[in-house]
Amino acid sequence: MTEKRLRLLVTRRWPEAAESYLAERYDAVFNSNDGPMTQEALSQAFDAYDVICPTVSDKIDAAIIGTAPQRTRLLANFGVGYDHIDLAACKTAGVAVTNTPGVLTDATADLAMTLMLMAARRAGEGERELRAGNWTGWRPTHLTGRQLSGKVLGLVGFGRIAQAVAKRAHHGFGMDILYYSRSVAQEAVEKDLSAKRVNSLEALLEQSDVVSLHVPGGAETQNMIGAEQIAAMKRSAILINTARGGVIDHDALALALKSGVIATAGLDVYPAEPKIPAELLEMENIVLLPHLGSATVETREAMGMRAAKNVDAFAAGAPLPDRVV
Ligand code: 8YV
Repeated sequence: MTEKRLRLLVTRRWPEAAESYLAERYDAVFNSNDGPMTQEALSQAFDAYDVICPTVSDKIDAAIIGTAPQRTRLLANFGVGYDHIDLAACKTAGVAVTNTPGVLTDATADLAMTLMLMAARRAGEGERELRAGNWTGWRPTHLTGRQLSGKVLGLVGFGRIAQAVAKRAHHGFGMDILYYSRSVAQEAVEKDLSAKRVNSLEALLEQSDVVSLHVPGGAETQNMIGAEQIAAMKRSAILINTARGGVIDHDALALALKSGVIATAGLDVYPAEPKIPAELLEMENIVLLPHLGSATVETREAMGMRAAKNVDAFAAGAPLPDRVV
């Protein structure tokens, strides 16, 4: 049995319960220093491990995957998004890919609300002022933001996470929900959220007070929100991104925030993480978080266990529960 145990690489530290689970069952190697893997190390790993469990910080491109069969047959991704993996190359090379859907929906929706509230209520600005010792005391006109209740929330994409955001925003904050998505949501979902589908992205942008992005990353959505789209938004609008950094043209965003084309933004994701576009770092009217969407103890453990269950299925020769390719 020991001889036949799958050799498995976990590219970053995982919550202890998930690491222990894998260590008990597989010949598992963990990245104990928790640094990002180099392209060279990832490339070597394809020859050395049956299964690799990557995260968003691993760029698994065609050069790494190759065309000739290598030892790695499964990428059990820790995370729901997989735009860091070249799926077409995986398909050609016969490498299966799984993800962890469902278990990070609430955590990510909570974070979208966090950004929305922080941006609307100028929480980052206030904290920076206070910590710098610049707060001179209460006054009626101090750091006045905008309230969310009664405002229109426009969701770009209407999958699990967007619907969870809509639920919080509508039932918790009294917001009206619009969405733009290729597919029409179930009638019961639309009814519960009083959500209305609009026919074009432009219409959504024009009518929304807050726009929150919930589309997958990748070529299809690259720079989906550029100068033209931002210009279609209200001058008082708030733009929220918990999806993928590439969805927004950040040069256009910086320019728009500087010149008052829109009021403010809240970002959790960036095109070349962990690099942050320098201009944004200097601006007051933007909230910047370090990709915390799924960062709760409960969710990260659930993500690890979900990835582990996919490894179990692979080891047993069973259908992979969360197969992407
Ligand atoms: C994850 C995410 O933490 O799951 C996703 O797609 O964006 C994050 O919340 C990250 O991707 C882990 O790989």
